[in-house]
Amino acid sequence: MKIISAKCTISAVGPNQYPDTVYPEIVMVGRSNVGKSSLINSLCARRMLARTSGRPGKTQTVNYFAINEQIYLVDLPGYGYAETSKGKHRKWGEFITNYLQDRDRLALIVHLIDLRHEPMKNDKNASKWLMGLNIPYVIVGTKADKISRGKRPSHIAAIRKGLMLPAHVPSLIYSSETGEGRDELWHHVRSVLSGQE
Ligand SMILES: Nc1nc2c(ncn2[C@@H]2O[C@H](COP(=O)(O)OP(=O)(O)O)[C@@H](O)[C@H]2O)c(=O)[nH]1
Ligand SMILES: [Mg+2]
Repeated sequence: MKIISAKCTISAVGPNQYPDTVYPEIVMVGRSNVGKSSLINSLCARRMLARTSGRPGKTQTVNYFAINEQIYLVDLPGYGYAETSKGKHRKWGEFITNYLQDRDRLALIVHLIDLRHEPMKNDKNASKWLMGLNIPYVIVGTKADKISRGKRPSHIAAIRKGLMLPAHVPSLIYSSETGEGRDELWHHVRSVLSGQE
């Protein structure tokens, strides 16, 4: 996909700030620190469009990145940040689940899982719940540069098995460091948007 323009349109802290502009939304979901913001930057081939952080739990808003004035890439708050207080954690959970349940223009849910590790309990719970939404859903194994090429297939297989993914759910790998997987993910986004999947 040729990026003509990419800009952070809005950082919303609540529903009254969600944009009215009806672009199909590609939403990034995953644990804090899994690489959601980096993925958005990499997809846009821009540095520091979405703020990334070495410290987990930073993104507490819904951030919209308008691509070519056609679609939104949406950076959602991460789940499962261990240092988050229980109360706050619950609130974030509700915030995310309400968003994914109620938003009427979700075109694709991109669920990010660190390719290095087997899915954790909250990844499994999230995956099960997300699949139940009946919105196109894709798994992206992140930080692929940290796994040697030869070992990647077994890591993605372990993720698929851990999440009990049905065969029709696609999975891709990605490295925001090297840009590997970028073309494949854009290709997938395009095919979903054009109704081919
Ligand atoms: N090696 C490597 N590091 C990554 C990659 N993606 C993200 N990171 C690092 O992981 C940390 C968390 O990334 P971030 O995008 O902020 O995660 P988020 O909390 O899910 O938005 C940062 O230190 C990133 O530099 C990747 O593909 N490869
Ligand atoms: Mg982030």
